[in-house]
Amino acid sequence: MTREETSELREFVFKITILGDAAVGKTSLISQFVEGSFQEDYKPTLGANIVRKDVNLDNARVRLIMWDLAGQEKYQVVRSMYFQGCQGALLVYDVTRYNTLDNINTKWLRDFKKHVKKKGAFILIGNKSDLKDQRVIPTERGQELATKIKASHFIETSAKLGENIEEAFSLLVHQILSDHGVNL
Ligand code: G3D
Ligand code: MG
Repeated sequence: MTREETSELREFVFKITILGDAAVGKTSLISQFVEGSFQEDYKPTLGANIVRKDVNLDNARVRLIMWDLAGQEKYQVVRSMYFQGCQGALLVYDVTRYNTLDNINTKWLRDFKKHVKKKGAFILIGNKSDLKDQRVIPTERGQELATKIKASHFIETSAKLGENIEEAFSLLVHQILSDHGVNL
């Protein structure tokens, strides 16, 4: 058999959520990530933007369905919908505001764990790394929290400059694949 015949393309669909306080940069991160292939579907009743992007790996294609909060108020009411069928989460704080870090463990991760019964992958992101003068949370504090909450990875990003965006999403995708026992 030739290589072409043995290596068929595998396809996956993953739903992920992006969680964190208002204005930490959730929507900006997604916009940067999807860039050219922007596919957005606003669901007013859910208070959510649902954005799709296909990620091409060596011999697999992963369709990512990303749920992004549009306004935090509705979230309390519809959060079980957010997490239904969800395989992973990006937990985002803002390196210029301490309370956004505190809320990761006390609010966002707690909700994720409560609603996602099956093993769900999550990574921790410290966003706005470009705001060097306003930064109050050192990298080590983020790393510490990631270890404490057993996040599979920690990464700092700048949605403004487009730094580490691909890397962040890629870390989550690979973690989900590995959690599902997929070896690519
Ligand atoms: P949210 O979806 O989490 O609520 P947004 O956050 O993506 O709407 O971003 C909130 C504000 O932070 C926006 O500014 C956005 O431009 C800014 N922002 C997001 N990411 C970064 C970043 O990495 N660096 C910097 N410097 N700013 C960022 P405005 O002024 O439009 O409200
Ligand atoms: Mg937003």
